[in-house]
Amino acid sequence: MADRHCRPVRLLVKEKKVFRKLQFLKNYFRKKQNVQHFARLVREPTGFPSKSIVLTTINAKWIHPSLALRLLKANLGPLEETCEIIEFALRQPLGEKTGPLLAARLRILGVSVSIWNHTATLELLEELEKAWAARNVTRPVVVLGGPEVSHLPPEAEIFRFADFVIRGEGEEAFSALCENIMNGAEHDTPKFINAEPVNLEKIKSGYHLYADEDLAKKLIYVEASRGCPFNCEFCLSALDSTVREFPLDPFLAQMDELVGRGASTFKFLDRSFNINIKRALKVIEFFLEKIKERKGRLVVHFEMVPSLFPDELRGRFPVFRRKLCVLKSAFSP
Ligand code: B12
Ligand code: SF4
Repeated sequence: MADRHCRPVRLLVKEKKVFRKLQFLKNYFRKKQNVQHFARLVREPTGFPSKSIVLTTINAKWIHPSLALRLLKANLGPLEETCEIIEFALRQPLGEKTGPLLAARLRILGVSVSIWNHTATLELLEELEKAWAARNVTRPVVVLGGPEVSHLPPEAEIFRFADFVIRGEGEEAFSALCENIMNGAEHDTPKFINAEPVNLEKIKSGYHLYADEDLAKKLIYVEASRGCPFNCEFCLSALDSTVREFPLDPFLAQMDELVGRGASTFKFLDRSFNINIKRALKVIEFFLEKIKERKGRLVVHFEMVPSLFPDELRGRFPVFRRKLCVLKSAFSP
């Protein structure tokens, strides 16, 4: 008789203890205002298919390779080996994009989002989520980054599909996050991570990750500096008030290697390439020499500040003139 009464009482005590533990956990995560985020991240500890990282994006066209993905991969440290870059072009049908991503046995999917691929990325992520659920496979951790998601409000629809969003320059923040994820230590990381601008003297360049086919057939994006000192209202680059420069000698050595490997069309991503005239002249002299060596079969594109054209710079342009393209918006900074 006594036993029949004791069992439920013992259970009740046990339940109360469990309940208190749960209550404690709930309050802890409430305090961090992270309950939903945490729920998405809880996974089977041993259920990961592999340790691989895929970095992907949808480029505006096939001829525009993404420098961002190459920089992110190059700066992954020991995880670089486990990372693959898979690029698409806007006009490819959705199935061509989901196919390789579903075939990859990935643990982290990093997606670069820009204005031209926002809608297409949303479609892609929606389709991938459906496919992962239907196949009953462990979905990878989805990390978004890029200029478009760096400034959207947290309620933006695209963030429904993200576990983490890195806002700003990703080279160091993405590497740190991947390391945490691989070590199972990401649970305390907030969903939105504000990355500080990186030290351009410290990060690794990603130019070696341009494949021979890229060099032969695509535009080769390079950057000698980041940021813009002007404040045009409509432009994202106006948010950085300073210009930071990559160290010049290593940069020119990297350009030399790219020319040597057969790159024929260079596009400088610098917002105001000629803001530092001395440096600009050195880069121009370097490419003039290469153009001579290649008997003119080399195209180099810069975006220039039209008001900063002293004679010594103008004097170097007769050869370049026909290829000079001035950013429209830069006329009235
Ligand atoms: C090359 C380029 C293009 C190319 C496309 C390139 C491609 N891959 O397809 C072309 C010429 C087609 C283009 C067109 C346009 N572009 Co554009 N373009 C650029 C440019 C000059 C370089 C982009 C780049 O490679 N930067 C270098 C990399 C290293 O920087 P990043 O991409 O920002 O990447 C860093 C971070 O964002 C982050 N990150 C990026 N991806 C990821 C991914 C993950 C997972 C993580 C963690 C982090 C991360 O880490 C990276 C390293 O620090 C930028 C300006 C600039 N200098 O950045 C404008 C820029 C991206 N373009 C812009 C705009 C507005 C346009 C146009 C709309 C212009 C127009 N009015 O027509 C069109 C859109 C065309 C379309 N079809 O809709 C804006 C973007 C605004 C936005 N919200 O995305 C920018 C920022 C210019 C500006 N200052 O306003 N563009
Ligand atoms: S000068 Fe060009 S890059 Fe700089 S803020 Fe204005 S439009 Fe943007």
